[in-house]
Amino acid sequence: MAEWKKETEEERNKRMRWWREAKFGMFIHWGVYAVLAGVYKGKQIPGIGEWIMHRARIPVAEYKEYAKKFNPVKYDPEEWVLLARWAGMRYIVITSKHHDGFALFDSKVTDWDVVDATPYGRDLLKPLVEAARRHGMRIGFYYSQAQDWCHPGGAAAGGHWDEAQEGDMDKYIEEIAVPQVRELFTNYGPIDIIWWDTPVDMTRERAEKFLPLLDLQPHIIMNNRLGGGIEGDFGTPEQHIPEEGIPGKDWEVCMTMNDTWGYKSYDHNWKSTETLIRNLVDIASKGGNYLLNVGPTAEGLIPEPSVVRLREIGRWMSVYGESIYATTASPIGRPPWGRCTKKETEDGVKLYLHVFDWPSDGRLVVPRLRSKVEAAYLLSDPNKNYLDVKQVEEGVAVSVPKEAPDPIDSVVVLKVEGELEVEPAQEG
Ligand code: JFZ
Repeated sequence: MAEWKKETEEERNKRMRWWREAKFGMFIHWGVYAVLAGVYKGKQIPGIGEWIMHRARIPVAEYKEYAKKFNPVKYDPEEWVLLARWAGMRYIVITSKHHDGFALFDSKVTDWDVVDATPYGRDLLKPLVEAARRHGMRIGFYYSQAQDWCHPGGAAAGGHWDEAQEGDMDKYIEEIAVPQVRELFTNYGPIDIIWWDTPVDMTRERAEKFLPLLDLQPHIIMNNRLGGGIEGDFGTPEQHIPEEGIPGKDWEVCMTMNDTWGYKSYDHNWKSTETLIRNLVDIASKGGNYLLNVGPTAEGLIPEPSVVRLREIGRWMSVYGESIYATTASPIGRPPWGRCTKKETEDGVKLYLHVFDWPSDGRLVVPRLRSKVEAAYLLSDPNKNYLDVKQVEEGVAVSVPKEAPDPIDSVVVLKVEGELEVEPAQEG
């Protein structure tokens, strides 16, 4: 049971259901830092792009000037949602306000927002939420509740660098953070996720100021970064996939496609489509979700290398999505040739064998499996032609074609007869 919410286990399972089935989401880091794009006064600033104000110690007044160049005239939320959907993503989480304090929405409690501080002058979240709803995409807001480098009293990791940042943190929480979260929870209809971040100086007392707001969104799911020891609904391993997953917990790996969350013009260190697909599979095989980031430009464009990769992921998902959505962790650990996901349906248990290293001899051995196999077929085969299966010493051997159907990850489906029976993993 989530301790911040009074509900039964059954109610919690119901609330978490769509999220557990979704498996794959899009993270969007977007704000004034995209104007700088990793460069300040002609110098490339090392580190993640959305931290440039902090890294380069840019004074508040000076940083705010960059908002005048934040004019995302090419922003097409419909296109973003359709891209995410094509990629097989089932939810989007966007930075409503990052550590620089800049709100992507029309906030009445500050002028440091897209409506008052930029030539664009329009709320960026509203049309994205609307497009998401139109296309059955779940939508969540990232909100930096503690760190705020532009509002007085907002925290800054390692301390402030400009007098204008000085102030009372409790006052900041009461007058900026809490009212803004209330705006987010009131003005955009049902919101599916709240994604808190970096609870710098968040005491229990401060964190609790946000809890009553959650009643405004009774179905909302929240991460574990509010602070004050409040666990939330899911863990958030960042930029790495836990070896064994996080058994017994809900969790979501957030990850960049290159080396930055917020746009940097010169970061070309893109992960390959193969890596991204195998990450998604690896995470699903351990029972987690994958929140994959894009960092749009100040013009409002998702960088082309991200678009290309999302389209390629989508091509794979259009064939293999069934082996990802609504699956749970592998019951046979990590087989030597790849990964395994599992799905329980009305007509029994299915195992999805994700084969990264296709057997050149056409013999795929599934370790530890003791159940009888009712049917085996390639997920990419529209006819579901049965493959030969034999019980063998190590487990089950499936006869597969010599050629891998997919160079990145081919999936063999096993329909298990009756109960799933698996030998315990060997120690050591
Ligand atoms: C935070 C942000 O500071 C960063 O800009 C980005 O938004 C990212 C998604 O989240 O960075 C963190 C937060 C938590 C950890 C590491 C970096 N962590 O728990 O290891």
